[in-house]
Amino acid sequence: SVIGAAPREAAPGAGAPGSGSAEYSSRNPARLDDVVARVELSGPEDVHAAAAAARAAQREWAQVPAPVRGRVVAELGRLVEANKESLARLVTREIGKPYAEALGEVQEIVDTCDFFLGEGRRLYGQTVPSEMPDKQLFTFRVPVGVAMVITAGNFPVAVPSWYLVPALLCGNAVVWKPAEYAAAAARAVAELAWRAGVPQGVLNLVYADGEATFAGLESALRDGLVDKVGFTGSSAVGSRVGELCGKYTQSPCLELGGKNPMVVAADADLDLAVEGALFSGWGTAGQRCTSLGNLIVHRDVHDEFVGRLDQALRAAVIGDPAGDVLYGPLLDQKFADGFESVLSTIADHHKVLGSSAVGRIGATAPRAGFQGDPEAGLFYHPVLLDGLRPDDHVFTQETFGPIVGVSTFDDLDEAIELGNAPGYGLSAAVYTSDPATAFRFRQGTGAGMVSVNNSTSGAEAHLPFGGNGRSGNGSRQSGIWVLDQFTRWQSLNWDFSGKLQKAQMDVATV
Ligand code: UN1
Repeated sequence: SVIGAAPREAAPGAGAPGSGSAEYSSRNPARLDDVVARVELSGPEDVHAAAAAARAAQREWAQVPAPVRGRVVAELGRLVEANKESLARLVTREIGKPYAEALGEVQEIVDTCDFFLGEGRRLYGQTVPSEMPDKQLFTFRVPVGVAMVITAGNFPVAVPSWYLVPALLCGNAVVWKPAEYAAAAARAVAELAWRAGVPQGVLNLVYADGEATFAGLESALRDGLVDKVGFTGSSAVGSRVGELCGKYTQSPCLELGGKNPMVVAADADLDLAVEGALFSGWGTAGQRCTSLGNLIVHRDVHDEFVGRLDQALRAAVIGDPAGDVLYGPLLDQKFADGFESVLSTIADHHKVLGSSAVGRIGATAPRAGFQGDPEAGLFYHPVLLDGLRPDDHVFTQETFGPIVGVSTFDDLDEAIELGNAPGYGLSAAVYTSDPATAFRFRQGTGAGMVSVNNSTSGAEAHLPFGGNGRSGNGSRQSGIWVLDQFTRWQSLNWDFSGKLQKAQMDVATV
């Protein structure tokens, strides 16, 4: 049943001068002449109005029993599952993610809803003993209130669901500002949530550019309309979000970039490591926060490993994401421009492998086995750089494109240090047949998520997801751990002794 209705979406013409009220077209990056959605961008006052609408609706939603909210979440999962193929096709069309990966991404919402259905019947608090007789202490999880959720478009449906589903389940209202270049996918998810029974005002969708979002968020924070900000995106923007929230004494949930290392030890299964590197380095065109960033390979197997990876890359099929390809186009023109500037940092001391050319396919040399029309979209040759130095851009910065560099090591401590050097700390992987090497790597890495004999990307949806350092502020999404983002602990101190018992002063003795 449709309980929810009318989102605060794209109030036409309501923007402030110089910001907002512009129209935005989200385009298929594999066929740029295909406009997927046209939306009106909101101004700061629309963002503020959405937060006010959320504030007005939240109290009633929090009074709906958590198991009932759990059933709404379950209904969302059921609706997503029933629309899985069409949602995946939309993701593929709007952001160019290969269809098989898009199906996996949609499955991630279903998994998230499955998990939180049960949490609706838990959301446990505690009973705690008192230091005095006839007195009992308790803890309760209470909703934070209004959450502003700002998400990137590389996972346009799964990653937002990591915020929306637990936030709603915990009794919060949400203002969701998705990436404009994934506007249609966001709209589709929001529609399903409203259809599932999320009431009007409890989930609000706004499209806005970065500056309008910041201005609207700041005014909403100033007026006490937002209690939690969830942000997935670049480390640079994340640090700005953190600064703004800090000004209003709030701690956001930040899920930022990564420079995720993969260490290939001398005793690694090299075929497995090549497959893992290919999937996480170039799969999704390198556009996951968990994408492989630095390959760190033991000197003894370096030549063999790099040779096999080079061959695998040259044989990889790139092209139309509706087909069976390793990767499709970059997400959007802005990301293509960013990747071009990464490519401009390739230096003379680098050995360039992986392709016969560097740059946009079609504009440069053609790519053997390319599927589809390379001229029509934002397709790039894969790049493997050998001979990286610790101060190279490709070593120190997230590249968000199909490029990975190789460094060499002699002992494990050096490999761990190289992996941690860029200062991110999201995901890290080691390929080895020695459990002691795996364990020492886990202890030494600064990453929040570690894989042994598996790639850096592809985390399951019910483990804590998040990073340290430049990758975030230590907050974790997914599983039970995200409950600490969307609830706050309230204690209850209940005295039934009939007299004033003073803590620390009237403590019972034996
Ligand atoms: C992201 O790129 O922001 O672990 C998230 C993974 C996916 C999620 C990536 N499950 O690769």
